[in-house]
Amino acid sequence: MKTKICELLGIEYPVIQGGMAWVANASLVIGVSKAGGLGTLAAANAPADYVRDEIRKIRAATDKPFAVNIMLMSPYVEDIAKLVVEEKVPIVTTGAGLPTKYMKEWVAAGIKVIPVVPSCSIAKLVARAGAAAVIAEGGESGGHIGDLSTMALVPQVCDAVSIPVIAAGGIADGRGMAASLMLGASGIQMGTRFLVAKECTIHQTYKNKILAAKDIDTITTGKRLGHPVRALKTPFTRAFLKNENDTNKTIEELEEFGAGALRKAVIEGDETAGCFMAGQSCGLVKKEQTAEEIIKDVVTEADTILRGAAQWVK
Ligand code: TUI
Repeated sequence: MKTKICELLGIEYPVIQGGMAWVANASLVIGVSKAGGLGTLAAANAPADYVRDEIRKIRAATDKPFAVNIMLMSPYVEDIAKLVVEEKVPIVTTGAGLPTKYMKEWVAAGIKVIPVVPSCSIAKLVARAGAAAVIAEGGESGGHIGDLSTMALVPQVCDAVSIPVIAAGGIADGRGMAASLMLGASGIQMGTRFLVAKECTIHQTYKNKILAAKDIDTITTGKRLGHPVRALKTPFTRAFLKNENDTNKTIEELEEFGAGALRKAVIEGDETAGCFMAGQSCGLVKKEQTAEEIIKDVVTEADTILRGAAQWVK
């Protein structure tokens, strides 16, 4: 299955792995990129030295294209913005903010910039600034999310810009991929499905919780902080919501309560204090597989569905 995203990025399948904070390290990126998708290293809140080491591990393992995701709320964002130029990273995706102030330099350095956008106006803004494509991410996603659903957002973004659109949010199998292409997207990004990849090094407790999760098992916290986050319903998210609804609690107290919770989930598998970020597609994620098996399964299923689609118009 080839789309214009494959040509643009030099990949075999139009499947991008989400740049999940604390999760998307060199191991996962190598697995996905070697399998013909686009592995994405998460710079998240990490310092530049860590990100540089991970980039070098990826390069030592494969010549395939990969991306670095820059989380624009990171305290190290300026350092990471320079690092991707120094390291000649081929593709940069961005999240959790507007990347426009960095884009001139990145584009001049030959980097293909693919921002995550939660709306048409932001899609148009980054397209004007030289984005190679956009990732239209609906609120079904895990982690930091926008307001719109994938079903509503993707076709509107496709109408708003002339660069390729990658759909994200709620996609975890070939049905989601086929539907995304029908909405006008040229590819998909998945996060939650890759959490259970064999190459994903998160704590086994995190993987088990994803495998056990049902459709209604995620919830959004952090709306009062201005950055809503979707994660599994756990003691942490329940306690966070209680604090959020308590008007006596200040924004600072809430930030303090949430600090380090993702690390506790990913590294320690802490079921009480950990924040297990996950998308609404968690109920579709049923087994651990290699990144290659995940990509092949999703693409083969989408291919079968798309080939059979003529039945609906007879
Ligand atoms: O960035 C993500 N997902 C993330 S980042 C993250 S780390 C984090 N942890 C705790 C709290 C906050 C962040 C975990 N998951 N997805 C991409 C994404 N970008 N979703 C929404 C946006 C976005 C939002 C607003 C992109 C641009 C934008 O611009 C408007 C503005 O006001 O900045």
